[in-house]
Amino acid sequence: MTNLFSLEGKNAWITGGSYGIGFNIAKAFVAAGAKNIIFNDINEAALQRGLDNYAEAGITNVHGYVCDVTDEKAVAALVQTIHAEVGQIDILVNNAGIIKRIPMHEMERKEFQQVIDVDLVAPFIVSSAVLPEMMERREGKIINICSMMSELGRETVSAYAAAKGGLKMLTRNICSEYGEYNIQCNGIGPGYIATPQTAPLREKQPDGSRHPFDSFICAKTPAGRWLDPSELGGPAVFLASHASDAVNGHILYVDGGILAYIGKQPK
Ligand code: NAP
Ligand code: GCO
Repeated sequence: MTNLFSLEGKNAWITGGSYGIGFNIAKAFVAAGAKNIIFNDINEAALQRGLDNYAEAGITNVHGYVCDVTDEKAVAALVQTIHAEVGQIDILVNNAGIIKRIPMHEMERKEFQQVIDVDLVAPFIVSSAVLPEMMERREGKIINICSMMSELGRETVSAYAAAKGGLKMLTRNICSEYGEYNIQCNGIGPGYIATPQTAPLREKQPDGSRHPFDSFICAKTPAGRWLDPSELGGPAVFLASHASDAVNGHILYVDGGILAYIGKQPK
């Protein structure tokens, strides 16, 4: 029986995959047999940091490029470069993302727009650039990295929640529009993951005590802990592989049970 979860021979592009969730998804793809990993970052210094991370992990089948995912011309040019230097794009993971934690009434329009541009418009731009080849081949996998904020709101993350809620529906619409080409587009909704993006929420207080948000999230997660980015690798391999060919338009929440749990009663 062929290994339904194998990524043998597949090329995967993980946007913003220098570190954090994207980097860990890349590692899982390599472990599943991926032929090439492609990633991009916004400048040479960040790209080099990513290349160093892959080298330290012993991953050599990796191709890194400078590209701002919000720049449609740069994305179109990168797709051509990838075709010339690496080959076809079998799997796309729209991972690149930012967050700005600002009370909505204090947020400037340009700050709101910046988050929307990276977290929602960019997945549209990159997916639109990759879909034609997937349509031609009548095969492709697109995975959009959504969020708890695709379902829930909280203070100070209005732009991020709007973007990630939109990304959930963009995922469903790509499924609807391109499923007939044997293209599966699904989302992963990570819970609270220990990466640089959430580091401010875990910082020790001046008196050495835990950040209140750290305690809050542990009370909202049945396992009572932050998740590790490596824990997203298995779900990503599933959605990138033939094991999920009949799964489309689904948001797979990898949240340790947060969405199912009212929260631990304070002692
Ligand atoms: P992260 O540590 O902040 O990494 C984000 C990556 O995206 C970085 O490599 C960043 O590059 C890159 N990036 C940002 N803007 C870009 C742009 N315009 N063009 C190209 N690359 C860009 O984030 P993370 O925690 O790994 O999160 C990755 C994804 O998961 C994001 O979409 C995030 O919203 C989502 N997510 C995270 C969590 C969590 O708890 N951490 C939970 C749910 C969802 P630079 O470093 O050069 O800026
Ligand atoms: C926040 C966090 C979250 C996580 C993630 C949760 O400020 O609440 O950054 O947004 O990044 O999206 O799924």
